[in-house]
Formats: sequence, C-alpha cells, structure tokens
Amino acid sequence: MGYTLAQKIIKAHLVSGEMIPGTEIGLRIDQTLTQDATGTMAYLQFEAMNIDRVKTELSVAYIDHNTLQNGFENADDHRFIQSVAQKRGIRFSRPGNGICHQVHLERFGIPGKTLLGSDSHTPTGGGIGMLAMGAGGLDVAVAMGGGTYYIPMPKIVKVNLTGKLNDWVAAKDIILEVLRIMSVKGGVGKIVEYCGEGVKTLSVPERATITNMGAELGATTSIFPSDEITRAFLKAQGREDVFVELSADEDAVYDEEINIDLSSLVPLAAMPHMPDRVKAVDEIGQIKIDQVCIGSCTNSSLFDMLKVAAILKGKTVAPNVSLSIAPGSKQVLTMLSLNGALADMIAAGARILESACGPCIGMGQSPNSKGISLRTFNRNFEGRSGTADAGVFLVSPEVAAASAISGVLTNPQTLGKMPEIHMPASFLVNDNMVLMPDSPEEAPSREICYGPNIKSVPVGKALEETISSTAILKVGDNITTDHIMPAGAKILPYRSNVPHLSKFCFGVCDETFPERCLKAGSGIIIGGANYGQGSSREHAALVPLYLGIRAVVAKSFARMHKANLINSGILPLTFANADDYDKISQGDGLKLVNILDTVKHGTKAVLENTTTNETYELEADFSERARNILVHGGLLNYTASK
Ligand code: MIC
Ligand code: SF4
Repeated sequence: MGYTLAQKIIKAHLVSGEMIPGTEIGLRIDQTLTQDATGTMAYLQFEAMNIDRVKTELSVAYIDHNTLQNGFENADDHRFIQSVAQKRGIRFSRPGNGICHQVHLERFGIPGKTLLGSDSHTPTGGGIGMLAMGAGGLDVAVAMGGGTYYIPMPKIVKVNLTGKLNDWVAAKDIILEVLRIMSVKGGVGKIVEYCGEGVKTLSVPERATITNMGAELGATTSIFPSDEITRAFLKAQGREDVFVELSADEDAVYDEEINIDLSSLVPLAAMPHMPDRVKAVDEIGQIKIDQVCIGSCTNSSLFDMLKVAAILKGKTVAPNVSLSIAPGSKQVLTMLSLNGALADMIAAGARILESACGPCIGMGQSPNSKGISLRTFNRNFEGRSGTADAGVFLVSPEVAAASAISGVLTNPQTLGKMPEIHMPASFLVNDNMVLMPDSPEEAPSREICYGPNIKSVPVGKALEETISSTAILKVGDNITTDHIMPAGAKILPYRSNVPHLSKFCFGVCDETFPERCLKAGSGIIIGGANYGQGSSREHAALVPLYLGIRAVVAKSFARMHKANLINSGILPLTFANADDYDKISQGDGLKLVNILDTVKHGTKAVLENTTTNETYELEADFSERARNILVHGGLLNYTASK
C-alpha cells in the first residue's frame, strides 16, 4: 500500500509513535518561524530553557503583527525579539520585510521539510509541499531547542481537483468552496491533501492561498505536491537548488475524498461572522459596502496585487468606499513600485499600507459603525476588525477590487475581459532586511533587551485530588481564540504582559468575566463544539490560567488550543454525552472528583453538579505525555521536574 504525500513527510520525520490516526506521534522539526505577537512569549519561554543556540536547520523571527507602535510596547518587544534572535542563532526579519507566511514562502520554505510556526497560518508553506503546522509559542520554543513536536496522527483527506477555473474565479473561491463543504470544524484532526489534474493549473501563490486558509477548516495542515510549477517558483526566487519533486503514491489510501470540478466554481464570499458561511456573490446580491481591505497572508502575493492593480487601473474608488491595500512583502511592494502597478493603485485612490498584517488583526482600518467591509483575509470573526457591529465578508482580490470601484458587492465576471497576469521569470531578490544571527563566538557578549512591559509567564500548579469550583462561564459552539483573548490595536501591545492582558479576556462575550474570576479565585468554563478554533495564540490559555481557570469542559476542542491548554496545565475535558452540556447553567457549583487519579490512569472523569446534584461522564483520554504534563500543572513544570 502506498503513502500519501503528507504521510511520506511524516514518515521521514517520525521520532515516536505509529502512523495510526488519532494516536500520538512525535515529529522532528526542520524549520521554525515566529511572529512578534506570539514571539515575545515564545522567546521568554525559550530563554527559560537555558539553551545557547537553536538546534533547527533554520529558525526565523518575523516582525509583522505589532507594527503600529502606538506607545513604546511594540518597539520594546521588537528589540527583545531581535536581541534573542541574534544571540540564539535565529534570523531576524525586520519590520517592513513583510508578513511571515508570505516571506517564508518566498525566501525560506523547502519542499518536504517540516515547519512549525507560532501562528495558525503556518500551513501556507504547504503551497510548496512543506509539512507546515501552527502551534503555541511554547511548542515552537521546544522545537527550536531541538525537541520533538507531538500531534495526534491526522487522517488524510484527498481533495481531488479537476478542470480549470473560469475567468474571474480565483484560488480563494476554491478554499471557500472547501470551507462550504467541510465547515470550520470539518478539518480537525485531518490533513488536507490536494491532488488531481486541476493542481497543474494553479500557481504557487494560488496554492498558498488555499493551504493558508486551510487553517479555517481546523485542519492540522494542508499540502500540495511539489512539481514543475513549484520548481519554476523556486527558480524565480533564485532557490532552484532546494527543489525536490514530491507527490503521493499512485496507490495511496485516503480516509476521505472530496471532488471539486474547478470549472463549476463561481465567485464566492464568506458572510459575517464565520469563514464557512459561504454563498455565491451573485446569490448575496449587490449589497452596499463601506470598506475594502486587500492583503493579509492569504492574498498579498505579487500575483494577487497585479490582478488588483489591473482592475483598478484608470478607475476611481467609489465615494462610499475606503480601500486599503497591504502588499505582503518588501519583495512584492518593490516589484509593484518598479513596474508601475503601485502607481495604478495609488491613482485609483487606494490607501497603501505597510507590508504587515494590519487590518487583518485589527491593527488599524476598523470599519465604521455597522460598516460592511469586504476583505481578502481569512477570518471574519465577530469584533476582530475592531468594530463590534461591523459585518466582514471574505472574498477574492478580484471581487474586492471590482467592488471597491462599484461601491457594491460585485461579481467581477461582469467586468468583461479578464486581465492576463503572468508570474515573473525572476523575482527581485534582496534579503537585506533579514539580519543574520551572531556567530557562536560573538553571541555570548550580546545582551538581551527586556523592556518594562515584559512581565513573567504565568505557571500552573500541580493537579490536586479533586477540583471544586463553579461554572464561571458558559459559551456556545465555535468559540474562537479571538473571543477568549481578543487582539487588535488596543490589546496586542500587551502580549508580553499577561496581568494587563487579562482585563480583556472574553470581553466580546462577557465583560465581567475577568473580575468575576479574580473574585471567585477559580473557575471551570463550559464550552460547545470546536472550542478554541482559530489562532495558535497560547495567550488564550495562559490568560485564563492567570485568572484561575482549572478546566474547560466542552463538546469538542480545536487542535492547537487543546494543546495550549494542556501545556498551561488547564484540563481540556469533553462531554461523553453532548446533551449534558444543556444541563449545566452558568454559576452552577462543579466538582471534578478524584481527578488526579483519573488523569494519571483513567479515561473517564466524573463531573458533579453540586447545584443540581447530577453527575456527568467526561472523556479524559490523554496520551501518556499529556497526562504527565497535566499532573505537573503544565509543560514548564513537567520539563523542570525531569
Ligand atoms: C491571527 O490571525 O489570529 C493571528 C494574530 O495571526 C494569530 C496569532 C496571534 O494571535 O498572535 C494566529 O493566527 O495564530
Ligand atoms: Fe497576520 Fe492576518 Fe495572517 Fe494572522 S491571518 S498572520 S494576523 S495576516
């Protein structure tokens, strides 16, 4: 029996376990990346490990999220990350060089390698055949130190692409269609592998748009084969030497299969407030819009930008629309400025932003009250844009640009002939914004710069016999890490200051949550299905830990958040019978009886509701490693105990 492409890469990097879906496997990690919003915490944890130099083949620290510098905090974090990077053997991508995933794809990604990033959209690297995964900062810190990365062995889903996209239909529409089919929880515990004749019709940037937004499926990662198109892309980046051809075996066996005929797709949009609320643009109709934002790690490649510039050329942005464009990297922005496309954008009235995440993470460009914003991004969760009552639609660059001109949601197929965009034979390569680390001889004398906003990392406590607490908060399905620990311009500067950050925890759902937790001293959260979907931010676990949360009892969890809870020493427990969720009310007294014993040896926990006198059965089936971590009250304690 042959292997799928993902299985081949896993097999080549397997440190422990067997490739049996659902069982724990350990993987060797070749490359890591961090960004600044999660990086400060990751490097604080790396520093706590007392390791002189990273042990990976390549580690890169990017500055792309917190670039507003509205106060000293961001700049202090940048200095801190730069000093650790230079001292510890990590390349440092300076602010202005671009969004981590776009730059990593252009300059560092290698087919067949494993990449672990402290950002959920790390799977972008699957666009060139990498096994690229997102994780919490602590897991990335461990990997930088040469440690193994553990995941449940995923099932493999084959997405068989046939046919060819019609004019004006984009790669974004392919991933929106996959989201429509699979939903935001459909990918949990799975890797999505793209195969079939249709793959050959897609360029690397198009493939990367698709693997990037596989994060919204909850998938462990997504991957495309590495073929002649990959070779051409790497060659144009001056990196043909790293090319290897990779694909699944003919007789590979998949756990699930989805077929998509590319020629049947039409321009799509994800409606507020979930990336899987997908409808055809024509079906939604010509709704009036207030804002268009083009960019983010999903759609900011040169290919995307050239399409946008061609649509905007000679036109003017509609009076009711504010259009912002953030090219994904310095390479993209420089090439746009040299070939005149940037001038076309500016002439049309676009507001050009720096090459960074920007509006995607609420760093500026919040829409007006009740505003309708079309964005080429990957997430439209409630409040993420910075305007609580705004409605964000996720669309392709083609739909975004066409709508910016007309002022209403527009199917670009109404624009007539589609401009022809060709990938350049060579990209403009200039890595002068990537600083090389100190040599091992220079490194010892480098001081690490800690700013006053950098506070210590909260650490869990060893698990006790029984946890007696209350249902401090009850939430519904698909709660995102943006609900748990919101981001945005006002909050992101405090990513290295958990006490301050805690004031905003669950603010979108219940502003009284932090205060109630501190008063109660401890709490258990009751969650629905797919609890913790979205980002890799471990702050969504560390902050609840700081506030005294001991366990989250939910119908199901998103992969990265579950791992972050375990790493922090918070118990992620699932209802054995999902209907029991309805029997618990916020404020009920709850008791996890003999929980220490259960976590050590058992698979089922008992939750007593001391208000209603009911008991519920919970699943507590953890790997041996997770049991040890939870018993010690988190990964840092467990590592110290060894
Ligand atoms: C996001 O898109 O939500 C982020 C900001 O990139 C996060 C990381 C973070 O919270 O810092 C992610 O996707 O992991
Ligand atoms: Fe940045 Fe947005 Fe991509 Fe997250 S999703 S890495 S915030 S561009």
